[in-house]
Amino acid sequence: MDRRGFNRRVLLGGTAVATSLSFAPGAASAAGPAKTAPAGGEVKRIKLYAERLDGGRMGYGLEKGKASIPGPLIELNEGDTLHVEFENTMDVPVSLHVHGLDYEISSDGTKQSKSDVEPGGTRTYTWRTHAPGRRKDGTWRAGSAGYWHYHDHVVGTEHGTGGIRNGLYGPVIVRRKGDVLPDATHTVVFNDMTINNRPAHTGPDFEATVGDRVEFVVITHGEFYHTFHLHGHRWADNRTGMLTGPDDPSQVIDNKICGPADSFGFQVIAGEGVGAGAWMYHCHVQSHSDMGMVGLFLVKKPDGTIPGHDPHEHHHGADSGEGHEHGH
Ligand SMILES: [Cu+2]
Repeated sequence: MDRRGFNRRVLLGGTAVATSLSFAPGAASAAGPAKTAPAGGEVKRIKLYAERLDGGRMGYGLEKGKASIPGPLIELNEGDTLHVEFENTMDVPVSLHVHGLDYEISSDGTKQSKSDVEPGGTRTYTWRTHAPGRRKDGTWRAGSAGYWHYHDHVVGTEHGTGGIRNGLYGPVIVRRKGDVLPDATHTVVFNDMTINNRPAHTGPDFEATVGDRVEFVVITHGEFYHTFHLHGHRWADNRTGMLTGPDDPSQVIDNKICGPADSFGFQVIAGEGVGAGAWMYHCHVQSHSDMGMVGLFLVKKPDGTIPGHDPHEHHHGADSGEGHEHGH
């Protein structure tokens, strides 16, 4: 984890329920039962800033001067409430609009509902989450758990088309009690023809060591649909990306379509059954991969080496800046 990774870390998920404190990060999958998410019900509070970045880009950040694209990972457990004290440091109105969570119209983050924020202004957005349960009418109500995301809904147009295009978006994960916790989480946002608003053919690359439990969050924004493909690893096409047991009927896949504002996530054990390597991930729309919507999942041996991979030969270096390391 580099310094940027450290700065961007926000452990909103709370403390993991570990059966033993002796498990080192990365060792859980091999050395003992996986750590799981606790029950929610906490009231949490963060500050979030909208800022201009170089090259016309814009980002969200947890501290002034620390905005990033994508914005910080926000993790909650079902039952949690999050108050986001939001400050607009930019010279145009901006907002914060979330998918998947419970919010009143005053936290909608749109001009139409007068819940945007003027330049220099602040506003508290409140997001709530709930566990699944039976309604009084006997039907089943889904819980909030899932791989979601937030974005601006104001810059450029009343749909935030300019804000999203310039980088005002980020991931949200809501976990259910008992969900398996990863060692690290990486976010891939297909935004028009970029990944995370980076120049074509520049990743981002994500580093792991064989055996690490690595979580990916995939989000699409913009004008096109994309298909996320990861080499050498597979996941289940369900809420968590993991099979719940031998009879789980979910399809196991290694490629998934993701249209604008869709999101999904999953966990893999890095290099499981295949070993270390510089494993590609990319959009599998052929013209999109050819135009540079590609990065590397750099799975290292325990000694730090990657067979067949010369980092100096590659056209872009590893960048774990988009990563979120979980120090359970
Ligand atoms: Cu694509």
